[in-house]
Amino acid sequence: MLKIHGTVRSRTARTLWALEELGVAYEHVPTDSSQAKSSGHLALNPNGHVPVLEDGPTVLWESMAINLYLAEKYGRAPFWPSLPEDHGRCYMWSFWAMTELEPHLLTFLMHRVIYPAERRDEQAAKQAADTLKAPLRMLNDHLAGRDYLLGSDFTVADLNVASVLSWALFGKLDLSGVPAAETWLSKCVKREANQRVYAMR
Ligand SMILES: N[C@@H](CCC(=O)N[C@@H](CS)C(=O)NCC(=O)O)C(=O)O
Repeated sequence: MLKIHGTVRSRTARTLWALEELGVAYEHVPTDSSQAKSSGHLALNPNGHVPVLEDGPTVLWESMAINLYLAEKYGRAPFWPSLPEDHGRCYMWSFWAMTELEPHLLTFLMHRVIYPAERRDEQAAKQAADTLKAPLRMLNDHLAGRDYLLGSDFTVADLNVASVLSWALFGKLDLSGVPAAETWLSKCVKREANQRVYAMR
């Protein structure tokens, strides 16, 4: 059986969402992030991070890589589309979320919500929010007149981007200036599969 390591209160939530969408049987080992540097976990992921997926002898780390692998191996269209061109679009949006959104969202979240008050730097939070404006505008323009990133169906691209952007909701980042992106995000995170993951928290 597939085994996923990592607490739901980490990026593991993304991989749990993918597993729930796919409906495959899996075992969840809720390794806390504080245990990610233990020798047992380092043997699985020498980076000392969660999530880690074990699929028989195959061990994978990096949340987006895990989700794209799961979608390709266990998914079918439309979640994992049929055409190579659409696979390219799934990679494109996933890498975009990781490089253009995630670092700035993380800075925003740390300085608005996660760090204790005395460690928070409002200037860093504000700068991160400013940097996010351009990619969010691009996302908003892309989604205007579309239901989902690739067109009319929810795919792994939506899951990956929405799972990253959902940090904006935890951090209460104002998305009212990008209404198409805000509506799309709300529709994605409300999916039953993701609600089952939220219920694990
Ligand atoms: N790029 C990696 C990041 C993994 C990562 O940083 N995970 C955090 C939890 S969200 C972690 O394991 N932190 C524990 C540590 O670094 O010691 C991914 O997307 O999987």
